[in-house]
Amino acid sequence: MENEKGESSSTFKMDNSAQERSLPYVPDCYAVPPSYEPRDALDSNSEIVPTIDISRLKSSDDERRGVIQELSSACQRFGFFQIVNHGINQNILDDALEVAHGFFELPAKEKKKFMSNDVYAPVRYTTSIKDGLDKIQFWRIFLKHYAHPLHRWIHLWPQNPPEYREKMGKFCEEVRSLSLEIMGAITESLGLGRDNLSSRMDKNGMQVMAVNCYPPCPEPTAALGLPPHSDYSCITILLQNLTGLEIFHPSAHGGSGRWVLVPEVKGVLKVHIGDHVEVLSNGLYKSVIHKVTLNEEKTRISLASLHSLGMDDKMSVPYQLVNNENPARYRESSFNDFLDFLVKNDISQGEGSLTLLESRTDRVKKKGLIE
Ligand SMILES: O=C(O)CCC(=O)C(=O)O
Repeated sequence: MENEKGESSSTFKMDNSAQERSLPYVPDCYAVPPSYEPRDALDSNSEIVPTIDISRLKSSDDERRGVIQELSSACQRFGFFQIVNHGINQNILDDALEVAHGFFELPAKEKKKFMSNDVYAPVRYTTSIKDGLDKIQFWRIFLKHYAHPLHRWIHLWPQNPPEYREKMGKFCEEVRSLSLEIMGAITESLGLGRDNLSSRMDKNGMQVMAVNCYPPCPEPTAALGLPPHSDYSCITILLQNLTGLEIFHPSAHGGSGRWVLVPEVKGVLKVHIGDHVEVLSNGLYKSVIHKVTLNEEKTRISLASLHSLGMDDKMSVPYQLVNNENPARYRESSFNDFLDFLVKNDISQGEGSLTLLESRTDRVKKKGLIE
């Protein structure tokens, strides 16, 4: 076989990607341009990542107020926090990671049944972001499926491994209840009340489960698992088996910002603030910019559960947060608007902008969130 190092990304379409074939080198089209990471120093002090004991939301009013303050501060400073005592049994977390890993271990023929580049498909298996279409490739394989309401989608999910539907389904249901509880706390922290969005999210809200696999990479610093991006959700709840997730802490080091490696502690879940909570808060809370780095030896699995309003339900800045001094800074948009954006743009290049971290305003503008 000829060395494909210098080939373009179209050589590495799904089913033929370097990461699926365990190539012993990283082809050039996976190389991360230096402009991706204008401030690439990594802060090894992971202790600064906020951790919240979420069980206190169910305690006395005083305790609840305390948690809501912690949450508000984390959303403003990081757009990210970790949660402990969330109430999801460790077996459910372990089982979900196990069936996810089992799916990626299946022969290619079995996984191919779900292969699709159609971002609107309710179940799709693919590699990188848009295979063969984006200029830059990423060392990732993933299965994405809708998960709420479960009875509407579960029959479309993989039947192999045989326990996939049952175990992943259980995890999705538990994580969804948790997302409603956290969203209630977020709207309360913004002075909008606990039930501000709950009926909209409960009735027809979307839950999209991104089941990610990052195989060992022979040159882990030569590629990325995922480029810097923020999620087009209200919140994303993430479970990982290994470290690899890095979040951008914009106000660190006197405002120059730093990447922070999120530590892995068994049983801890991570919560990303997504673009739609940024809109909901009129910019007070910032969606977290994050990326995934690779390792040479182990397969990393992550389950990212994205929670949003309904497919066509528009998120807008609430009137309670707008006045003459503080006008609405975002225009309304839906999850479907984001899918349309994804089709039209090459987000392998930092959501259409190589200056992603230099100008937050440009980034949200490119996503159509502001004029
Ligand atoms: O794997 C991770 O830690 C992050 C996953 C992620 O950002 C995504 O699926 O959009």
